[in-house]
Amino acid sequence: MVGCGFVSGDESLLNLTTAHLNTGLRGVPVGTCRTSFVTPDEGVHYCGYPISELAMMSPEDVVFLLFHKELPTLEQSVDFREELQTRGVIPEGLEQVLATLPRDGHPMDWLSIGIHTLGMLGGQDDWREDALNLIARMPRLMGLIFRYREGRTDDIPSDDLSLPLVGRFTNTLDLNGIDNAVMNRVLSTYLVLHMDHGGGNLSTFAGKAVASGHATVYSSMAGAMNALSGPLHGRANQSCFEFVKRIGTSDPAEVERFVRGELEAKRPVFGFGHAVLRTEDPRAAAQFDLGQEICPDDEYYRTIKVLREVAPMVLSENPKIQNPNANVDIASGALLNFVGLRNPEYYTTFFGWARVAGIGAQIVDERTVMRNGKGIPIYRPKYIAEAQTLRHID
Ligand code: HAX
Repeated sequence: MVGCGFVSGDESLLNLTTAHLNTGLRGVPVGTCRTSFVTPDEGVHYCGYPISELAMMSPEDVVFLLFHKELPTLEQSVDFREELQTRGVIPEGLEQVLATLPRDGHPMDWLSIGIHTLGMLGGQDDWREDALNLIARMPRLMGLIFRYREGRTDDIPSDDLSLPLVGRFTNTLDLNGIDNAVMNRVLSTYLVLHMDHGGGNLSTFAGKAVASGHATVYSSMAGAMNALSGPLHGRANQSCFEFVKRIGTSDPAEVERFVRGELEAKRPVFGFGHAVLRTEDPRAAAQFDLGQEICPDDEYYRTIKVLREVAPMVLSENPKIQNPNANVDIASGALLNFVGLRNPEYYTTFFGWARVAGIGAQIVDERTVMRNGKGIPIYRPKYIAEAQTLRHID
């Protein structure tokens, strides 16, 4: 059999073969994206800017870019920070809900429920208002998730709305013996690098699909976070740092032996490879540069530095692997761990926090801008019943 076509009386199916189906919509063009795109050589671009040019900007300015499609002037930047402050007030009742959640539940499940709760308590049923309010409320929600999940519920500092987004998180977290300035720097870079990644990645697509039925931004975003929580998607960054920890050495010969062993055992070499990029991800390079500055002697940083050299060399031996170079997940765990965020179970929540900006902006675009403001209709791809007459083409 070379392929099979479908006979259904529907002309649009005439050239369809089974090879087109059950592929997870891979590569099927379905729409346009106004916030970002990914190229094989420069990776993700936000509103036309390659990520390498944005990596060191503040999260606030990059959120502005995603929503306004241009970088802010100094005055706009100041105004936007004030706007986020006024939007950041958490409605009464969130902490009571967090207090009831199972402490051993995964932090991504807490995040999803937290976002839903914010919607129930303070949703406005307005795409843009809700998207921006949620962005402004995320730092406190994130901090409270850590505090309640870990049972550190006494003496939680009040939310200091005058602080930048990341500062509000570290202020709520209030960890002893931690250099908050360094943590803020790592988290700011992390947020900027992870905010958006085109229109078709699973969590963004899922969030926009839910929104297309006119569910609220909060419900749509909770759905997006559920999609992100899967180990094949956002949770890869948790797996990646667990992988780095397992290596346990920065001796190049030992690291090479480890990488070869993983491949022989048919396990992925985490932190390497990409579906679109064909060079090292600039988001990996930006985090390596930051690590070189803040923690060059950290044991895990030294391991990933060696891995960055060794793994591409070993992976290149397999011609099937289209990109043997480092991806975004290689370095983030080592940096988060260095600044005091030691439990990899939380790492995907930072990814989710960042993505709330990109997904929120894309939902606003799809609901209020596309088709001259009419919005995209409810998502409805076509599925064909297996029983529908299958015709083999030889
Ligand atoms: N380790 C082991 N095998 C790898 C590999 C790696 N790092 N990268 C690719 N391969 C394998 C693939 O599994 C695939 O094998 P099969 O033909 O047996 O299915 C083959 O090489 C060809 O893969 P590809 O076309 O080069 O890449 P894909 O688009 O199929 O996969 C992945 C891209 C990121 C999933 C892949 O490189 C991988 O599994 N990497 C390790 C896990 C990881 O780091 N995940 C985080 C991804 C971060 C990201 O994408 N962020 O946006």
